[in-house]
Amino acid sequence: MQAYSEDPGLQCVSRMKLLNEKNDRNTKVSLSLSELINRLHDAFATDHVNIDYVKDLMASYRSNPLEWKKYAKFDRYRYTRNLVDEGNGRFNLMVLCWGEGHGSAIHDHANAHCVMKILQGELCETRYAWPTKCKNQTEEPEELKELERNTVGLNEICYINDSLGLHRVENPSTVNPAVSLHLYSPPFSTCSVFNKQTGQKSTSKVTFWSKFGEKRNREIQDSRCPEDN
Ligand code: CSS
Ligand code: FE2
Repeated sequence: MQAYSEDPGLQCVSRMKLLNEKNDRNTKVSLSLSELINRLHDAFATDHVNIDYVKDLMASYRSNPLEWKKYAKFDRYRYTRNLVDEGNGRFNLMVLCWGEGHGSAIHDHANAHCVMKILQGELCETRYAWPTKCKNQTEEPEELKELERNTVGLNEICYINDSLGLHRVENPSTVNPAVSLHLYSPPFSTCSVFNKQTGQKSTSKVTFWSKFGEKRNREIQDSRCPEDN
């Protein structure tokens, strides 16, 4: 396998492949969802978090719909965020449900680690560079520069933090829903969303459609505005 390439796009594909091939080799270590959550609690019990270990844990979980279906609550119009575990305040673990064609805005991750794992279907991730700062008001706004596109398949993981850029995540399928498991550490309740054409940034609240398998009341669900991420 070619591990390096002059083309940054190809380099990235190789990095994703390596990450997920490791997952294939680890398939013998199969954790249940509650074992995964227990191990995540252990991993975050110390002051220094080993994020590579957290990625390995997330990669080693083999999706079992019987274990996560109680959290998988869909909305007809947009993707939903369903809280699974609050990680003693150190991380948030959530199930995201993506209907056909649903996608996020282009967003950052509020200085947090983000590990995303596919539980059903597949998701397409498009990464962008941070907008370049306008030195003065007269400068033309610039379109966000696309860095790479990745398709993340069943049981595969994808990792991002703000130093790696911004991204948009979408369910590319017009016929199949998708479900993903996300870990954010530290937890955050707002992040920034970006206009692709101008790079303009705005703050967006992130809310939960359900918590611990229970739907929240309609008012909370409706408090999310369409641009919210
Ligand atoms: N960051 C988005 C999902 S893509 S990682 C969210 O939490 O809503
Ligand atoms: Fe994200």
